[in-house]
Amino acid sequence: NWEYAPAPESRDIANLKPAYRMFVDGKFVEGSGEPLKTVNPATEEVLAEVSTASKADVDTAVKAARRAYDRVWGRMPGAERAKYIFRIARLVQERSRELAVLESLDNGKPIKESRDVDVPTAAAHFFYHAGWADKLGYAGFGPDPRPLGVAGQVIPWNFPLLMASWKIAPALACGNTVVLKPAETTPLTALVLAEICQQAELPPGVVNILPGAGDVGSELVNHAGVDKVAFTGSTEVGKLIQRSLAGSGKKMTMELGGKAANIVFDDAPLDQAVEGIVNGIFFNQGHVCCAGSRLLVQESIADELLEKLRTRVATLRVGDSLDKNTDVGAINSRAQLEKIQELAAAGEAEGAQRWTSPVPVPDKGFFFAPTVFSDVQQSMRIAREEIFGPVLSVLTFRTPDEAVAKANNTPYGLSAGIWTEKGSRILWAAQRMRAGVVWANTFNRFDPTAPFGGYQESGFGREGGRAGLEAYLDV
Ligand code: TXE
Repeated sequence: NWEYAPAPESRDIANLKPAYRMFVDGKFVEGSGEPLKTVNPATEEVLAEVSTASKADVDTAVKAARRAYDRVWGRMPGAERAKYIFRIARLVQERSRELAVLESLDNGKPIKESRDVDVPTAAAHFFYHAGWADKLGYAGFGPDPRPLGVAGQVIPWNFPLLMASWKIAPALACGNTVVLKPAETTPLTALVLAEICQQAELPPGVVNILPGAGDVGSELVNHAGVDKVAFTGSTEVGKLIQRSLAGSGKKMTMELGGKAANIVFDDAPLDQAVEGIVNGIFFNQGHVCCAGSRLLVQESIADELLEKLRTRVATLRVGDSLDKNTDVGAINSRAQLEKIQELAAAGEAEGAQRWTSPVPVPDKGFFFAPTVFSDVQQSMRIAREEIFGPVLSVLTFRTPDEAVAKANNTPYGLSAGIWTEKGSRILWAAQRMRAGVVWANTFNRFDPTAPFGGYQESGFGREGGRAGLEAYLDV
């Protein structure tokens, strides 16, 4: 019973609806929380009104997930589950254009990224995990690996559809049911994914989507009917959840912040490295937990590399997320923009050299021009704190040992990059790096077969690959 809005001119591909409701027990229903308005960060216009869950709605959704688990999904043979997950994967592909447009409108990311990265990678996650559903008993998890039950999942706003897929696909493949809370600023594509679950005739209650703010997330993870909690978000909230769940016996995985080093040695192919550095920090406006936000460059090539880098960064186009020529889109929210502005000001105040791309930036909307700080010291906030924006901090080193020591000088440990022609140096450095993923001569490559996750305050547990399944099985 959707009321379709009259198509907003020139932006009608997404079939934008005036109102989105939450998805519980196979149906779209009005939530009893205060409705939220989601905004297009590139225009500051309201996109849609979304109903949110109350405490009672969380309870209803968890109970629906439990019923679906006990009666249907937890008992279904893996080969049967696979059929549904394959269907979801194909429907994500069929509706990819709509999903890409909606993602760019709601999040602010450039359409070429949502079209070429977010949506196809989301589909790939469903395909990959569908393939696992009937093979779990033969994959070294023991003769009878069982699902955990009901998974309560909370996701952030930087990759709304992709994070929903990372969470839902392995949970379903292993036979768990799901209650997922998308981020308050980006709930729309998760609700289209709910429509896709309906279209795929997924049994009611297997997937439930509850929009809302942090209080809904908190209700969900603390609900006694939730057996497993999967969280992606800030380190701060991740710690809060860990504390509140201590002693509960719930299984947990946490994918939190990062401050990745991208190390360029003097023998690296510089033009290729420049492309990797740009992709590392300006992809998705730098709203990436594994962003290469600390560039460590060998002193002997620092000046040459910086000059090439600034020349390249100055060509990046900032603006409308739906323009196919846009390289850097809008910052997701005013709050995030203010955080980036504040940290950039701190960088200047602490004495780093600030360079801002001369590119024109729209007056309306939340935008931040690509920025590179050089002469950065390890003690500065811009070298230690996650900025989560298009801001690169450049530090130098002289020896490989110094490079690794600086790379590891962080409480985080999600990812790292190495640029060198020497294979032996890649292996030497990768072994010493405390980071869940180390990319060599590339950056920000994602694949459902590769386990992803962190060290230290970047969290624990892995998503993707065979290791990712362990988080959803009682082995
Ligand atoms: O994160 P939050 P925010 C970092 C990044 C960013 C900063 C703040 O540095 O600038 O965090 O972003 C839900 N119990 N990352 O404030 O609050 C919330 O509703 C349960 C890195 O947006 O952690 C949302 O769905 N849930 C990160 C989700 O948690 C709670 C991605 C993430 O929001 C909750 C995002 C609570 N008490 C931000 N409070 C990454 N690793 O990629 C909030 N939430």
